[in-house]
Amino acid sequence: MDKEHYTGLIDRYRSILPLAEDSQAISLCEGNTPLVLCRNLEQVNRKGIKLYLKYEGLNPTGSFKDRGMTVAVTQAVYEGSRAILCASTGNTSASAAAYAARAGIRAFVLIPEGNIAMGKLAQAMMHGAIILQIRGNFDDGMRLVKEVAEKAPVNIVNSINPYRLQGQKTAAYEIVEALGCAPDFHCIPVGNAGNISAYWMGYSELAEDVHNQGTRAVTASGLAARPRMLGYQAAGAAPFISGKPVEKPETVATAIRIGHPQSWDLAQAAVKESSGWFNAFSDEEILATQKLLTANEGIFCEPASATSVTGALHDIEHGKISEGSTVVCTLTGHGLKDPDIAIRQSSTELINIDAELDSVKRAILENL
Ligand code: AN7
Repeated sequence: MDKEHYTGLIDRYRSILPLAEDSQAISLCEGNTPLVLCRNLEQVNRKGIKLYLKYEGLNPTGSFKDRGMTVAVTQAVYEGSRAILCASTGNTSASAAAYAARAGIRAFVLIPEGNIAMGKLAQAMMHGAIILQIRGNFDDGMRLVKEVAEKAPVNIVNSINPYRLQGQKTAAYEIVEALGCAPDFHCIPVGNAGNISAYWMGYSELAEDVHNQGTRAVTASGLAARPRMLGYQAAGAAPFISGKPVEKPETVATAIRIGHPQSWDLAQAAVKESSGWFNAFSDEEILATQKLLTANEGIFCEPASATSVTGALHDIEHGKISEGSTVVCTLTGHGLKDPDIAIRQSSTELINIDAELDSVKRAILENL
């Protein structure tokens, strides 16, 4: 096979991952996702800002979770584990199910009844996970997973598993490689708070690295530049805004319908150390941004992912993100994950016509 052929992020980044040399990578060629520069957002162009989208929806199961899952499942198999377990708002369950299938082990997933997007459920079902639908929310599931894992011979693959964050940090490496340096701001949706923590770990390792090698511009702190981390939440599920857990989180962005984030301290530290901030937005604003990206940039992400761009646009408009900045927004999951929400909120009408040439012509002429 061609030497340049990309074979997944463990092959690409093994030297910065805490895996044993003789561990066999369980991979679906995840990672290496596009960094797409927005072209058509006037409110961004006007301010001389470069806004990039890290399109994580193009991972094998359609979300960033694959980055963490390849490393967590590789390690679980290396340790001789026969089963993995997670609680999930959907994407983790889809990813766990796929990597378990690849590894030939069992995946058990706890999902909140009635609050998981159809695409994600379809994936977990098709990959053969054992699906436990609980009468409760994600936070209930997370608590149960932690309790049961103490007694059962299974590996938790939620982001409290440190191998998950290790894998997810590679997205920061890809961004710095693509841009040649860190962006000024990194915008990211925050649910369980693992991903913002993982990016900060990646950016921080890179900054240390550059410092040690003395190859790039070094700041007054003695480190190469790192971005300011901006964590964005849905208003109905915003514990980082209220400063305490939210008991009954509610949002249309079911992926981030989380009230008790597990990586609370790490996320707080990422925002504090980077001089960043948290902000939260209504479901209406989030859905409007999802549509904006889809219609104007040709990029379809799921509602939770649109939260990062909602925040970026808001903070650009209000001058909190300065003119001329380079900004990266992570689009965490693909829009096809949640077709129901997309179709329900789209105002596009289906035009019903007879199957004949004249009708097609007329419809085209009327809508040119
Ligand atoms: C599309 O699948 O927690 O802050 O169980 O699916 O690292 O939790 C999903 C989270 C953002 C939030 N965007 O990331 C799960 C789950 C999408 C997501 C997040 C999730 P974290």
